[in-house]
Amino acid sequence: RILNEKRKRLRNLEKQTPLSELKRQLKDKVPAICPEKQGLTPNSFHVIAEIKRASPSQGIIPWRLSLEETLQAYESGGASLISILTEENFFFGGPEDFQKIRSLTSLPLLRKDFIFSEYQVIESSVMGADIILLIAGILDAAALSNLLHLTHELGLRALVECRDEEDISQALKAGAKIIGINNRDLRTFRINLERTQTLSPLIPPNCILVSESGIHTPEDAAFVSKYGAQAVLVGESCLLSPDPALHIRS
Ligand code: IGP
Repeated sequence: RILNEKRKRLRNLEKQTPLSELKRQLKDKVPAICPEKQGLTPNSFHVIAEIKRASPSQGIIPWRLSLEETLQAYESGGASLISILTEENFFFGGPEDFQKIRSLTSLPLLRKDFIFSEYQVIESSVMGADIILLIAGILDAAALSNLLHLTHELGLRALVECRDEEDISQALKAGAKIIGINNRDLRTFRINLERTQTLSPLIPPNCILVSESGIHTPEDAAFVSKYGAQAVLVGESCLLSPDPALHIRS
């Protein structure tokens, strides 16, 4: 359902701003190519802190702080990267959120959406994303590889999200360098941190491993770190914490 809605929106968007116009905008844009600026350096443990307004598993997420305060807390807590949900119908995000956050922080930004077309990759770059999410489970091998190449060509990086062995093998074949293991089953919404434990041996040492979803406590982060995660992607527990800076630091 999410994908169908996304396809509809995309058809409208392409009518408003055709690909040729988007490519023109891309030329005017200053490239953000420096990899250090894209957040995830090897050899240290990173927190990717997420901004999301709602999710299919949670409904509306009752934020404790305003957007401005949340971003400030993410920065002072030492987040390496901010993840922003831009999907409209199920996560209540949008490009406006992205632009606003871009103007409020100099941290690198991950655009999180359901990306399946070149148009969306170029759009992400024009929007000012440093990293984009590519979900292996919704792309066939050829599409993943094409989108990943385009991403790299534009000077961006991609977090390639995987849920099982097959996804990981597809991601590695496509040339993914940053692999996310999603601990949440997207059909049942159940969290199982052991997914990171089971799948991490399949990730080669030259890749960065990000453990995504369901990280609520320092113990959760320590658990996935023990199994080789170099970063955690944390949404809900940051947004629901009365003190997100402290939460990230711990
Ligand atoms: C964050 P959590 O449980 O900390 O809020 O999860 C993030 O991993 C989750 O939002 C997510 C997601 C996705 C959202 C992971 N993969 C793909 C939308 C699409």
